[in-house]
Amino acid sequence: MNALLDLHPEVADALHHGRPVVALESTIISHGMPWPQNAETALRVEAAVREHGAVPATIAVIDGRLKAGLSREQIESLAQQGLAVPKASRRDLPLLIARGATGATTVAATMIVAALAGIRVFATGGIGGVHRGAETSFDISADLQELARTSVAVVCAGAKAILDLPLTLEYLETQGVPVLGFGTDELPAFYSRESGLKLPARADTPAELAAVLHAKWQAGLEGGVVIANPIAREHEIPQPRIAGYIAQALTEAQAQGVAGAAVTPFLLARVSELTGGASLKANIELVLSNARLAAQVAGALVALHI
Ligand code: PSU
Ligand code: MN
Repeated sequence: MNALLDLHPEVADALHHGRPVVALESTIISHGMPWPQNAETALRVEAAVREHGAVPATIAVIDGRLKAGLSREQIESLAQQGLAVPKASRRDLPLLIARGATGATTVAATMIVAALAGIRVFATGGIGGVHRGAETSFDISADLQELARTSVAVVCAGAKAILDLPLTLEYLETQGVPVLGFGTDELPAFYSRESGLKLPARADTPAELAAVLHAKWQAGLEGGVVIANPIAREHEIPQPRIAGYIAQALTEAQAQGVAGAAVTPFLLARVSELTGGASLKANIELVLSNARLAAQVAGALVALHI
């Protein structure tokens, strides 16, 4: 095992006995939702994973250690500190480790720690992607590059329409990352079930999804897979209702010169304010749904290895 890694005893036990484990990220806790809904959601997501037969491993960097599995106190502390905890992607890990610092892991950094721990399935809300205007800003999330190289499946509700979704799909195609629609032929757009963008592949059961993961890694094709799970119809915010708020948030970000790692948290928080909390409620529901599906996929994947 990697000397920088600390496995929570329950996670270590599950991995040792070949039982299903689901990784969860911590940027969504510190930067993706406000206190106290962030703490409450993180704990509900862990419970949802358990209810569906897997062990949750929330991932973060704490005092320079890579943690797979956090205590309730650690989750609450990250949630309460919010934006004071630095957002940690691949490029940030060396500094945090060297300085013994704490960081909230993005999808990219969570995939890295999950892979080190031997965890193959990860649930989150939405992945980062190619930002609108990337042809001049070069703002493309490190999540996409990580999906190209690190062998972890990410269950998400697609990507938010704050991004350029067609370019995000093009980038994933170039990088050889399968994007599987769960019960859908379209890329879900986070708050909305539909984006109008057709996906190359769909699967309708957790077992079908697990079979594709197993086949990919067995064939020596390293890298991740995106499992795109649309938000339930009763919780979605249809595209026309959210589009104006997204446009406004993007205009404000540009006017205020928001750049780099600050862009995604700024847009998420602004859209949430503009929708008067409706988007937060949708966000919570879709993360819970992704956690349930990820637990089932992790279970099906474990069954294939026997
Ligand atoms: N998308 C969401 N909610 C989030 C994020 C993305 O709907 O909280 C977070 C994830 O942690 C993701 C990160 O990895 O933002 C991407 O940031 P950037 O665009 O700076 O790579
Ligand atoms: Mn970025």
